[in-house]
Amino acid sequence: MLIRRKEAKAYGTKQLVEGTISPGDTCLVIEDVVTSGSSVLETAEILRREGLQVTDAIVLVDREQGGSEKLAENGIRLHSVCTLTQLMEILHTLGAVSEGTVQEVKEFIRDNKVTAREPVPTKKHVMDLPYSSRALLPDTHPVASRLLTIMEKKKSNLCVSADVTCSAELLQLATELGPSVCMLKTHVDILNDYTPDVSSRLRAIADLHEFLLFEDRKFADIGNTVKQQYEGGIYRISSWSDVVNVHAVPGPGVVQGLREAGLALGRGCLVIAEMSSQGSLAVGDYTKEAVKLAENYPDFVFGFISGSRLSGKPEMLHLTPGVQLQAGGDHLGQQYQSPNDVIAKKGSDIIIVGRGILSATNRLEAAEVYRAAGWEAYLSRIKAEKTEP
Ligand code: 5BU
Repeated sequence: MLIRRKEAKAYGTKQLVEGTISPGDTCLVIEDVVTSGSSVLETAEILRREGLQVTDAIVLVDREQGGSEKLAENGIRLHSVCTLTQLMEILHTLGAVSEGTVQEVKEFIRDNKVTAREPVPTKKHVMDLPYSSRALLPDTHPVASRLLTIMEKKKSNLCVSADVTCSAELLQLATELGPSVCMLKTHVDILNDYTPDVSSRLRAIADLHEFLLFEDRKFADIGNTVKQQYEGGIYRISSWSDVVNVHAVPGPGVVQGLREAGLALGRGCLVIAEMSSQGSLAVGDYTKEAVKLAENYPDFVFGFISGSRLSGKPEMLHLTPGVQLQAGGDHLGQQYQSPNDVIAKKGSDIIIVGRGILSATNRLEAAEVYRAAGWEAYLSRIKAEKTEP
């Protein structure tokens, strides 16, 4: 146990930190309240100078004024017993404060995301936190956190869409392109020789090369049916796929059904809020409702399939299909955008590339070209945000 003093005492050890320090140890920072995160950060800096590792901090109340984002940016995950909003709601339930006071505090939180010392990121800037910082935000879903960590480690925001019809080719593709991707997207129902062995081998390759599996099943039925489609049949998708996706058209039941099966397995889900195909009906109010649906299930849904950034929450990931370096589309309505358009201009997080890579003579070389293009676009976005006035 160490105690950090605000100022060194004039007598005794004259140390800012009291207690026995063993360099290399990990130290948990405990504070009563966090506002901008500056105080926890100062403590962490002192401890780090002493050779200690600081990765987590616990506070009683998070006043929601940018502290968790600022700490995440500096490699510290913040855990709070409650937020100021939750505290106000508890006090209101107990009859200690009026509804009017609760609303006033909520407005104050919204309007005062600036501390006396320095401005904290606005919503736009919060969204443009590096992948590594978003991985550490307290409300980031564990699957998203793992994905963001892999992305940063492998410098890859590339998801390859492995649309092949032969299992041996799928496994070969996963092995060959594994080191270049953060995620591999499958359509297992187009394989003409699927056996359960294929998904277990795919799972092993994904674990070996550190990428996630995303079965692009696009569930779109009532909750009871999708739950069975997810768990059962010959594909038993929930047993091997980290991520699946849903259409929003059935309403919340589709997410609830999958969630019942996926939660205990630690799986995650994406809501299809927009599609890349010409004439898609997933636009306007439908897209807005899809975003709301996703944000209502943060313990299971961690993002969207969309053409651009739709949510201001930095915990939510955006994955975009319909990506090629070559402009255009196909004769069945697919429409392509470039990696730079998708990541740098539209603010999405992950490019999903199928035929751009699959139809190349050298698929690994093509995957590396897309990986580099996606990563460059991400770096330029982050840099542009930092240099903005
Ligand atoms: P392509 O070969 O890069 O065009 O393949 C795109 C993949 O993404 C393919 O598997 C589609 O099923 C998938 N996709 C898409 O293209 N557009 C969408 O809106 C959605 C999925 Br949702």
